[in-house]
Amino acid sequence: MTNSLNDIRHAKSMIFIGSNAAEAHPIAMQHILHAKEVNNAPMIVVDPRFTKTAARGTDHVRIRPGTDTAFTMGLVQAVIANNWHDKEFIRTRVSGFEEMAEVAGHYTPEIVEDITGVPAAEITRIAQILAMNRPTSLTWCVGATQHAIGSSNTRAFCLLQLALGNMGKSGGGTNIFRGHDNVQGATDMGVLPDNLPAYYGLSDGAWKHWCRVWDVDYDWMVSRFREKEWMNKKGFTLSRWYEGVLQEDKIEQYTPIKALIQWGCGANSNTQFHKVKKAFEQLELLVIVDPFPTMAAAVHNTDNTYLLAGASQYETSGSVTSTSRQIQWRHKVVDPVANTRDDYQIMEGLVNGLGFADEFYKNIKQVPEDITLELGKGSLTIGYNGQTPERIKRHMDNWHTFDIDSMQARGGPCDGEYYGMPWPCWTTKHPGTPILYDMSKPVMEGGLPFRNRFGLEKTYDASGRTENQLASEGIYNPGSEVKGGYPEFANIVEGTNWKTDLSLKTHEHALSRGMAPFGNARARCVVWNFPDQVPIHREPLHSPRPDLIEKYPSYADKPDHFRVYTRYTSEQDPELVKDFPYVLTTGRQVEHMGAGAETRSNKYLAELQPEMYAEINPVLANDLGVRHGGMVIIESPEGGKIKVKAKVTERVDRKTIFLPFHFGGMFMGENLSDNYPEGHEPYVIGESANIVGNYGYDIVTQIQATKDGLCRVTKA
Ligand SMILES: Nc1nc2c(c(=O)[nH]1)N[C@H]1C(S)=C(S)[C@@H](COP(=O)(O)OP(=O)(O)OC[C@H]3O[C@@H](n4cnc5c(=O)[nH]c(N)nc54)[C@H](O)[C@@H]3O)O[C@H]1N2
Ligand SMILES: Nc1nc2c(c(=O)[nH]1)N[C@H]1C(S)=C(S)[C@@H](COP(=O)(O)OP(=O)(O)OC[C@H]3O[C@@H](n4cnc5c(=O)[nH]c(N)nc54)[C@H](O)[C@@H]3O)O[C@H]1N2
Ligand SMILES: [Mo]
Repeated sequence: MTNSLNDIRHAKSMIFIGSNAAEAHPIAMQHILHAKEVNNAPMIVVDPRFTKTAARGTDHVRIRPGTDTAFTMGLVQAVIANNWHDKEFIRTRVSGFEEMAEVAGHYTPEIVEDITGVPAAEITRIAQILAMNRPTSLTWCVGATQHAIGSSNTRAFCLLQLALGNMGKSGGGTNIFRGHDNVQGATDMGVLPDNLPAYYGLSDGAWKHWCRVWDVDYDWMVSRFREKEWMNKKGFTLSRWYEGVLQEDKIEQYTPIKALIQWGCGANSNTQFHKVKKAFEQLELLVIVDPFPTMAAAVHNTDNTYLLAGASQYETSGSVTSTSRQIQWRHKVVDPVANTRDDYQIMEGLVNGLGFADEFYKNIKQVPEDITLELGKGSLTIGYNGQTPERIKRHMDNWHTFDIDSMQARGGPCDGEYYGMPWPCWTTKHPGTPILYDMSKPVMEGGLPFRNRFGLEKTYDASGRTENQLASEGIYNPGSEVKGGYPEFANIVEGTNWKTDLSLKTHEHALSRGMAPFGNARARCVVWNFPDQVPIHREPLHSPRPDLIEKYPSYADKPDHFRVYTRYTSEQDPELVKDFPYVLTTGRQVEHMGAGAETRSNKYLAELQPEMYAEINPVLANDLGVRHGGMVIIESPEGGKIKVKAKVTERVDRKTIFLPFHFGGMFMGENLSDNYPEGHEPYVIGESANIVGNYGYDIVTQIQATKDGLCRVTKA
């Protein structure tokens, strides 16, 4: 998220793509509605459903699920064709624009109408609204990411904002509303299968850097692995861990997965849930660390499972990072109740049991403060070193001194600092960076250029043209010694660079010259390390349009995608739609959270949303002979089958079925209530949407495609 929730208050227009903030981010809605009401900002909602957010918007664009790249490249095409692009911004701060524009040229309004179902005139009209009301705040969420081409969608959104010159501006930016309260923090801290903390990757250099931070011997670290090569290899993702057990798709690992710890995971959040169940049954050991017995505990009867009663967030303290990159301190409200332990205590037991407590806790004497300090010390890439526990707590204690519009403290002990010191916060003297890539301020006051990450020059495959990757002459933050682009800082301390110099001398050197440690470069439109260098439309694996599969096929299968063979074109069967004629999409309700173990166990929330259902259009319902409140059977191509109540509503179109994904406690007709420990069954149970969740994974991240499958619907 380049800007912040608060900064949306400054938008002159807003576009939400695959985001239903009214249900999933209700607090953010206050800032969104502020921009709409006070600035008179148009609010465009791009969603296959007429959501509660769309109901509050000025324009709803009903899009066919899985076609956001085509739609967005259509907007880019319309912006360029009508000469609405920001030529000066592109000339000075963007690279590869010509090559990108060439690809975007394919997405004329007529072609986009055919792919997305959005009328051609509507595409030009939306582009015009954005062009005439700058800056636009663009928000996306998981309605846009959970697709085989989800990573292309996200890049198309960035291209649109670059074309309009909306980056680095208050009221603009690319804003991704994150999930759980600390999802940004979890991602930053390396809960990813392809990265050590702070996006350092898995190279030897990355391991050596973190070993220095942790103060452990690199050779000792190497000795923990069976062979060194496994240190550099991406791990399994949560989306497909079960294949590590079942091996129905070939895995690239010397042994199947035998043991699993699910630590704060609801389990029925996984698509292909019937396979997940099978994998649970085959594991030698399954450990669940959670305040509630989740579906992982209830869905199978195998004697391999241990439930560790975890304490909740109210029973521990520590730092968390919000969607706006702000770091906050969570103070404990009560000690862990009812024979539970908090996550730190359970982790300590595990580390002791595995016998590496000395190394693990070398720098950690005081939990959790020392953990925040250690992570900050190593996370130089994203600037986590300025936010000490002391400073974070001071911000929490002085909430009232921060301004709601700018997030800056006015007077008081935090004077001039931005709330939560949004990263990068380069040093303990830095106020935090409220808006990424903002050239209007000095770096030491929260300004930032684009990062120099991909070399100094690039020759494009498509055109053969060579382009400088640094920002052009005259583009610099106020106070910068160099009055134009510059590369990242290296060798200020011999043999190190700004990412590895733990002494922070490199940071201090750059900042003292008014410059950013990571350089001043251009944003690139061509991403040469992605399968599609410029985003293009590719039909969902399970597509309702066989004619478009031929024109816009998916990728070649990927044999070792996070250790597991992943099917793309071989899964894309044009005949499938004959048996599974409806598009299946899923999402959230404001009343429930994730897989629902917590909220379905809360009687007040349970009362508000007591039952699983399927949204179905009145015309389709009538054609199928289904009444509002009657039962329907939904089947997936993979053999999942659920019977749920029909919610007959115009919210969805005639071809689309929507399922909320928060339900569990039933499995294909079987009531699992008796499988929960006594007295712990949730108030609400229901079939899980993910029993009928389709096969499909993003080509870069392997996130599961929860939003654009196919299904069959019949009257029960
Ligand atoms: N109350 C509540 N709040 C939550 C959560 C919760 O479970 N409950 N979960 C949190 C988490 S972990 C996350 S990640 C966020 C998610 O927040 P959101 O992404 O906003 O939530 P969803 O409802 O999953 O999806 C948003 C919208 O995407 C639409 N959509 C489906 N397919 C497509 C498509 O192909 N294109 C487009 N443009 N739209 C599509 C859906 O109809 C839906 O309205 O919410 C967070 N907030
Ligand atoms: N069909 C479909 N599937 C989806 C999605 C979708 O849109 N559609 N969205 C996906 C997304 S974006 C996400 S993020 C996932 C979410 O999937 P999950 O992460 O599985 O969902 P949650 O229910 O939020 O799981 C959190 C668990 O953590 C427990 N918990 C809460 N506090 C603590 C704590 O302090 N310590 C510990 N140890 N545990 C705690 C809760 O009781 C809960 O069981 O679902 C994904 N699955
Ligand atoms: Mo999420």
